[in-house]
Amino acid sequence: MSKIILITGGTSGFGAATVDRFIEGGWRVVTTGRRADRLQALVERYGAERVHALAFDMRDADALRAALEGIPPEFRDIDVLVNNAGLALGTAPAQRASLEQWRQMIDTNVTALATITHALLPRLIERRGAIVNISSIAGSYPYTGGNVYGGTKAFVTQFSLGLRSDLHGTGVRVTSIEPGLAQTEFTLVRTSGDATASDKLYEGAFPITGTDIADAIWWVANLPPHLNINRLEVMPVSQSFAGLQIHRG
Ligand code: NDP
Ligand code: 8X3
Repeated sequence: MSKIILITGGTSGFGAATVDRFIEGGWRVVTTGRRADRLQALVERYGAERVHALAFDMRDADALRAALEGIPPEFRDIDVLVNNAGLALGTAPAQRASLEQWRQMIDTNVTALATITHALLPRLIERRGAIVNISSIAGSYPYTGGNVYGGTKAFVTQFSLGLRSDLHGTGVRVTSIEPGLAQTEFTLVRTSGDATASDKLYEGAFPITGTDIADAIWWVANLPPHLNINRLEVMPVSQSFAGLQIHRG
């Protein structure tokens, strides 16, 4: 019987590419997102026996629980959980940022990620499965306007390491993948739909693609069972580190 992966946020970007990668690799996929039309298109493309789609908002804990409870028996034995659904909202410095946007990032990137992980842990332990959390370089390297987004990703990285420790001896593997600049719908979402800003950011930068990260997840999930990749930081060659800032006067 083929293995089963649950990928949150399968409607675009890294998540959509990961759905394609694992289907091509012969796995069965459970995936989630709010955009039901895109989920339906995945089911139509790959067939209901290979993809099971769950349309709900990750921030709604009751909807999340109901969706997981409604997974049909043939998709229940989840081997790998990819916590990918997430977002950044805004680029303003903290003193000008929107509290509503901060809360949405925390509710999605932190609370929902922890909630689905908590719900699936017993099943993952039973199956000696794996958890792949999509963090970000923003969790390690602060930048102006990164404030709460960076904070949520620092949580994702540290939570991954903590899970590794707690799951010691269970055989469950945990990985934090920490990408840098990647061309997805991320910047469109961050800028509330500013396609010009999004195109400008990626122009000429040869950014990471969804397929690059899908391939990394495929590699991590298919390693021999005695190996665990704890953290995987990935940047495009075009991106590197800049210095600290000094204000005078
Ligand atoms: P996209 O915007 O292309 O994809 C985000 C996915 O998350 C979509 O499928 C979206 O589905 C889902 N999602 C967001 N909010 C919710 C919600 N409330 N409920 C359910 N699903 C939700 O961006 P990426 O592919 O780039 O982002 C994927 C992950 O990668 C995120 O965690 C992001 O922080 C991280 N990341 C991105 C980087 C980049 O530069 N692109 C770099 C490092 C990390 P829908 O809208 O249908 O609900
Ligand atoms: C996305 C990468 O550098 O835009 O997590 O924050 S960055």
